[in-house]
Amino acid sequence: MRTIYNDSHALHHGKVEMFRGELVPCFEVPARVDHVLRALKARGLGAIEAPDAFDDAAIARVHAQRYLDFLAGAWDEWVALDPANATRDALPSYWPVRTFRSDVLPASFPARMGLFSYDAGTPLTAGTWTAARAGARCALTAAARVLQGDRAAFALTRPPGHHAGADFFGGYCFLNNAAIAAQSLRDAGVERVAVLDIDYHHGNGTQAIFYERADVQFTSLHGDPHTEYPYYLGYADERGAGAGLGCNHNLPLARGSGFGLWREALSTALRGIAAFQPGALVVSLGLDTFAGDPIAGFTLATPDYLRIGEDLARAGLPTVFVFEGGYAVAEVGANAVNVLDGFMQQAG
Ligand code: SP5
Ligand code: ZN
Repeated sequence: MRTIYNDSHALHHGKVEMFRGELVPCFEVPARVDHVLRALKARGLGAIEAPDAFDDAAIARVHAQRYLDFLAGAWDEWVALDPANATRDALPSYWPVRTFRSDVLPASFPARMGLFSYDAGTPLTAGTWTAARAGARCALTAAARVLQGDRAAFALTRPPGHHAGADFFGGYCFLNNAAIAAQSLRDAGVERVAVLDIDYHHGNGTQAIFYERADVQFTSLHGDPHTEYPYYLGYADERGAGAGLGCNHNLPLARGSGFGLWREALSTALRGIAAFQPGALVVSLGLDTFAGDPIAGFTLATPDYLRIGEDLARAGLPTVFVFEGGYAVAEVGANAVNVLDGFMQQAG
């Protein structure tokens, strides 16, 4: 399996995130991807290639233009507020929740930062836009390789993407790489695309982007939002709306769930995907389901990820893997590569 990778991911390097009244060191760090890259090379899993050139039109198929304009200029505006900001991450302080307006674009940068975000755990840094854009290009390139006939391809990117909506960032995510890949497959003529999100956290951004659409099915296995981030979305009764009614499937599991329960849910998810008869599958590959993850609550073990890869391959679909969460830095490489290795061994 080919991996699409670019080292500009490291230009996004947050220092701190807000957690219970304190600024704590970021969990989402460049070393995560370094470990996956090292594990891929050690396992000899396939070529590691740079992304193709894409203009921003493919990104704008998913994200609102005023949001992209905000991201592109955000760091310069942050530093313009106060030159000392050059040494600090940008974090939002104000949000337009219920009863506020979101149609008016405020002139104030902090006001716009809150308009386009939903948490204070997602620092924006000098290189965030460059890194996120390069990551989206990796996802687009992986989708292109699958269109060109590869059975599967892996976009090794960060920052992650599945919490980012059409016009908001949060959950360490700025551009929704999985959604951008799925939309590019649609635009290339694949009639129905399935997105399967196996990150520990519900993929609220991806769900929201496709919620009213019948051409992209979204299925997510995740920690129950009654107790787990992102809390405000990811319940089983969210089935899609309008033309998309019936095309959204959430499979929340209690915190503490192990691989037995998780794999049963995966089997349910794969039955729903088969019934949709998609022409391609995009997997949001989060590894924060691992027992040793510092911010999540399932108890999967490293060998379980081989079984996941095998189960995914049995779906028999051209598959684009997009890297998402996974914060047990020392183990994230082995866990990610086990999924890809299991997939390729089963795919034969
Ligand atoms: C892509 C992805 O996995 N995003 C996850 C974002 C989660 N943000 C909230 C993290 C809360 C941190 N909790 C720290 C617990 C320390 N014991
Ligand atoms: Zn996650």
